[in-house]
Amino acid sequence: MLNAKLIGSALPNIPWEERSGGCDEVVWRSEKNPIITRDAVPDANSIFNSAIVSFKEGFAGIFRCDNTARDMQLYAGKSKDGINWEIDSKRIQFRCEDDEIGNFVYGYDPRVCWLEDRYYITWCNGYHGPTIGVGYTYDFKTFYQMENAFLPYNRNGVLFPRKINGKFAMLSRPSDMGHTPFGDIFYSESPDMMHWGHHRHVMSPVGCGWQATKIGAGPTPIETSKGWLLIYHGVLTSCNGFVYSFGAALLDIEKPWKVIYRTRPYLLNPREYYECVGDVPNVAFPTAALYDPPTRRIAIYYGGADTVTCLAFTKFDELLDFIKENSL
Ligand code: BMA
Repeated sequence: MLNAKLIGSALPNIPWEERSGGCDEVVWRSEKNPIITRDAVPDANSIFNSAIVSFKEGFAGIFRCDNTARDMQLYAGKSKDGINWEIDSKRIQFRCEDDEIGNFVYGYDPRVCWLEDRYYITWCNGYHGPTIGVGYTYDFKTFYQMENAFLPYNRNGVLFPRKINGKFAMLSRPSDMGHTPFGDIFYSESPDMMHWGHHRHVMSPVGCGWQATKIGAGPTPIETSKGWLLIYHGVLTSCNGFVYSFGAALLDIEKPWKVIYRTRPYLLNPREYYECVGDVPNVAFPTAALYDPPTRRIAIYYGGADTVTCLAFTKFDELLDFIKENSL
């Protein structure tokens, strides 16, 4: 066992279900899946790939909601238990000093990260193609938009939850205008959350299996005494199209572009009905994780088939051992 310290505040109230009898997988699904369906917002076509954080006594979330006109936008919501959600019926309208940036065409696949004094939001932002939008909120009522982090085309911008070597740090995945048949994860730094540089390569797709076509960072990386625990998605190109699964890696704490371990097998792949059938079949897309250091429990939120939001669970020590023992 790696005996790693899990760094962060205690969150004894995160969603949790023990493995059901007979399950021996390192990551297991909630019996309540899908926990969020389109019914949660009146004119929603689908609610998926959404980000959850602890907020006050409960939880808050930023949701990817595609409406019945198929606009892709971000919605805010609150929950007492992380499972039952009240999502605003109207999309988030960010306050932005510059309309050129503020009037973005679409927003999707948000991530949320508590960093220093506020909740930062990153998302795939439509500005002459997909790029990384950045905003923040203190209360999940008023939202502020900052400069886009990068030039188009880029997706899966995921902030680290603290400065590294005195700089803000973000993972991202340069891409193209379309469905991107390639993609590596890169690391970038910023002194002010506006100007990004010091770009470093983190990892590439690998092999001919679940992570062969492209990869992208998932939830905010989790700090441990042995490195950053990164859950990430990987894509296989099958004769029926893309298949999105997820795995995990451990990244160096001071130089997160150095990969210590990385799973050869996936942790979870589309298998259940709600992952295999929906607007885009065969997608399990992780975007958030809650964890409780004292109990070593981790709850992972992921999108199912680009239609619904799902929950899975793992135990920190078992996951870390699995990553080490099954590393590439
Ligand atoms: C990616 C993004 C995700 C989506 C996935 C599968 O490019 O658009 O939002 O879940 O494709 O369709």
